[in-house]
Amino acid sequence: MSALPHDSIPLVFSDEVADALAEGSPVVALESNVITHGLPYPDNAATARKVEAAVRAGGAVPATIAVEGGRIVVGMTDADIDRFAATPGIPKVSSRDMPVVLAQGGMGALTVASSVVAAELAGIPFFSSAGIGGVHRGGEQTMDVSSDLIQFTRSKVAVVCAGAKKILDLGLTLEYLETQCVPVVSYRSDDFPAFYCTSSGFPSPMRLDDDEVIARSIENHWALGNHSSFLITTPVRPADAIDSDEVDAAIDAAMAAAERDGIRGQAITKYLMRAVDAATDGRSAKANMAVLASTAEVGGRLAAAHAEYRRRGG
Ligand code: PSU
Ligand code: MN
Repeated sequence: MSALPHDSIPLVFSDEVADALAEGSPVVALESNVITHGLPYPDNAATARKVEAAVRAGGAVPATIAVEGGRIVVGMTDADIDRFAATPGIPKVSSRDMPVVLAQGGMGALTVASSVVAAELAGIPFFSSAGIGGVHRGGEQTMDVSSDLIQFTRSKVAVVCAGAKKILDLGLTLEYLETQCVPVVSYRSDDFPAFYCTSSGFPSPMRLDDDEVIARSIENHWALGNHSSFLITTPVRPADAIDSDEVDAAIDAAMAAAERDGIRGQAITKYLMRAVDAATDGRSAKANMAVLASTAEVGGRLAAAHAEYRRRGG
């Protein structure tokens, strides 16, 4: 482990990640909130390891990121992952929570938003997760829009995902990204995917099939002066996917239950995901684990193509 100061925020890198970054080798940043809040114990620890293995299978080094002891940990060890997976009550830390949790020195699990903040500070241009946050259903009334989307307008990171979580309003999520000039490219697919469902029913704004063209597009986005993210989607494998109609019925029921139980704000994502898991006899959780890994493998592959593109000097 080595501690590298970034202004006054210490970043602690695993040796493997530090070496990869120093050599210009591909690294993919991964979130830790999916470990503490996305999946139940002990599937969460096993999945985090599978996701890391998938990044390696794609050809890159994984860097799972969390905060602890007032520092940003870039490249959690297996022991770190086990500890985070097994410790109840670790706070979900999005971008705005980061300064306070770092100041207090406790453990914090990073969402997509705070992970891309950390990735950029760490000099990691790629991040992968299955389902990004987005505009919640009814968001035009509640104004519940995930900080993930706002952070994409501020952090220079390529984000590989399987679209946005099915529990969201995916049409409004796409509108928001378009308005905010965040590119959304679907890799070898015509559709914008919906997390553990193959398609959201919305066509993708752009399709690209070639890894090098994706690498060049990302660099072009930044060369054009955009200090923002570049989204690349890859759908769940058909064998792992869940039927869209079945899951929609479960989501409708879960949303009604959430309203009745007065669940809103930060807690709604976890509540809805768990309710849908229960309604599908755990099949949605299984699909969630599968899509996290398959997305991470594509992330590793595209990060490798991007690192190679940079190495050649464009
Ligand atoms: N994807 C999952 N499970 C999750 C999340 C994403 O499969 O739990 C988390 C991510 O950490 C994402 C967060 O950043 O949900 C978004 O939460 P909110 O809608 O409260 O911003
Ligand atoms: Mn929210």
